[in-house]
Amino acid sequence: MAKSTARTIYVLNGPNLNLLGTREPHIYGRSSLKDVEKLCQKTAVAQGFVVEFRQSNHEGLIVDWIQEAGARKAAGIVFNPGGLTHTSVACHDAIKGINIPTIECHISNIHAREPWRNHSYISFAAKAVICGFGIQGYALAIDGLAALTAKKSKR
Ligand code: CA2
Repeated sequence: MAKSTARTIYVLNGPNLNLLGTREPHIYGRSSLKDVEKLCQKTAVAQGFVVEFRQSNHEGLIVDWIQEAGARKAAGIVFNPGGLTHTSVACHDAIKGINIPTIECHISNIHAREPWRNHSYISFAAKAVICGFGIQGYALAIDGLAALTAKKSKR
């Protein structure tokens, strides 16, 4: 049996997000993925959570991590799927296959960009979507998950 991690939030990042801060600063800002990780850790600790922060360029590995978060009964997932947002039925199905909330998070406003970025396979399965707040969106997503969890435990 997978070990329960009720106070853990998985923060999963998809393809090319390891390059954050190296190019296209007008779209993604100047912070690195390490900076995003530090922000997530700080925000989660303030809410009494711990963060499992990961990035991969490989779709199948991300599907494995979504299933892992579900099996370990994590508090939720903050997911920036990168380019997989616009292509991945597999990530959509993985999120549908677990019983914990997933918050889709984008640094840029995908609705104000190229038309093919306006569509997300992930949004159909996500509990909520945040985009356009820069890396601060990750902190907003963690605070949102904390609020959702608090509401649930009061019921
Ligand atoms: O705005 C976001 O967070 C995105 O998920 C980022 C993805 C993009 O494909 C989505 O449409 C929106 C791209 C991640 C790649 O990021 C880079 C950052 C700097 C340099 C190169 C790639």
